[in-house]
Amino acid sequence: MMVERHRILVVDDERINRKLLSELLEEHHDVVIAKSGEQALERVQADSAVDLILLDVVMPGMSGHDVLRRLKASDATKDVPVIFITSLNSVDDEEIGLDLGAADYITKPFHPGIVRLRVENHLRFVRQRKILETLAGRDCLTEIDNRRRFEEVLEREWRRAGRGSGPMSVAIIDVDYFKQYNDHYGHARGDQALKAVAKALSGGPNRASDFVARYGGEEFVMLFPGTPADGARELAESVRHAVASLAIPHAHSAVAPHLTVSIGGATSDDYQSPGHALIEAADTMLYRAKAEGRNRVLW
Ligand code: GH3
Ligand code: MG
Ligand code: MG
Ligand code: MG
Repeated sequence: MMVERHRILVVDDERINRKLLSELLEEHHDVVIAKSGEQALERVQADSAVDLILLDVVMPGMSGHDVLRRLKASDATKDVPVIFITSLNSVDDEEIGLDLGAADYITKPFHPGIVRLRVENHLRFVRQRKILETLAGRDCLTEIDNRRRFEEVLEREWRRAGRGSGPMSVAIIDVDYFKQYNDHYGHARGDQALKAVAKALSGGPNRASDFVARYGGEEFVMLFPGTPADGARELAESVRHAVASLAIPHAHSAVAPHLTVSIGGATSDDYQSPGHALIEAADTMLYRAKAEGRNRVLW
């Protein structure tokens, strides 16, 4: 059976425990070692790919309890499952550990087979959570990111950006006369057209740092972090050309014989204001692009 490899952080101040646990797990997983609570926190902060932590409680310096409290206090690490593996074997100790948010509690001396099985159980939850996270952020028709993921990315980028990172730009892309397209060619062909547009937007002229999502219906959104208006506007123009180049026939468009898009954009470096104000500004420009005749970019 193919087992997906995961990254497991083993934290214990005693060498023999680190050795036993690594040997137990490294056949199927990548094991990372920390000799203290402090080192454990450094490791997870440096390595966002850690899937599960086996954590000793009694250690000189920072205790396992302290480590878990710190992990739970940070958005980046609060969901990483932690299994305490400890010589503190009273039910009260176990209750304290679970109450802190540990996923599981194993007492020393541990039984290797039990450790392995409990680890695999929790890794199954890790895989399920990853699948759910992916699905929750994906649009099922076009298979690009959806509005929910966009809102997350916008908020994150907006929070990260600040003095010196330059302005951020956003573009809203709306298919022209798409109701007429559906009415004439049918909803199924409409779906195909939306897929093609999504592909042109996400695989086209944009750079790695840019982000594309389906915003809803026949509307898409692109985020250009650290990009001033001129550059973003140029990118939006190439997006508009990329869609026109698909040459999807549209006999009932008043603007061209093929499918076109209108794009409204906005740029800001006022990171004190809310991120969605930028979206509203872009939406206003989109409205104007429609009013001025469609098949154009307005910033
Ligand atoms: P405008 O040029 O002003 O943007 O006109 P429009 O017809 O594109 O705009 P309107 O908002 O009137 O119509 C949008 C259409 O997009 C109507 C709706 O049925 C269609 N649509 C939205 N989502 C989907 C979808 O998932 N599949 C298909 N086939 N059509 C969709
Ligand atoms: Mg110890
Ligand atoms: Mg629309
Ligand atoms: Mg439209």
